[in-house]
Amino acid sequence: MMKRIKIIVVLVSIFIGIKVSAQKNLAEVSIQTSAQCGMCKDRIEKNMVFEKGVVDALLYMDTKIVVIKYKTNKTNIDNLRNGIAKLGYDADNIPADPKAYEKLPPCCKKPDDPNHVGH
Ligand SMILES: [Cu+2]
Repeated sequence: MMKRIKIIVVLVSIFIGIKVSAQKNLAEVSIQTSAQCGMCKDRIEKNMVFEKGVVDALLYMDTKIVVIKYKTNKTNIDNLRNGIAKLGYDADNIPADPKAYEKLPPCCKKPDDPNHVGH
């Protein structure tokens, strides 16, 4: 009987250990983007959750900051910034990929761009 309890205790502590180490690898970062509208928000959030190591992405329209939860053992902040730049948006110090930016609809272009329409 005691032996069985010991086995259960060992199994439970292994399980808790796995959970704790999984959480240790989780981090959150805020990245300033050049998003303009709700379409940009959707585009960035939906594409970023498919990036390697990304758990969650939420863009705040008032600040244009995207908060990304990610696994530190799978990716890093620069990968995340590059992922956003690849979509056509500035990400902190990383400028938007020009080809991807070109393909954005007029409402998603930067306000100082002559091709920008709306808002
Ligand atoms: Cu947009």
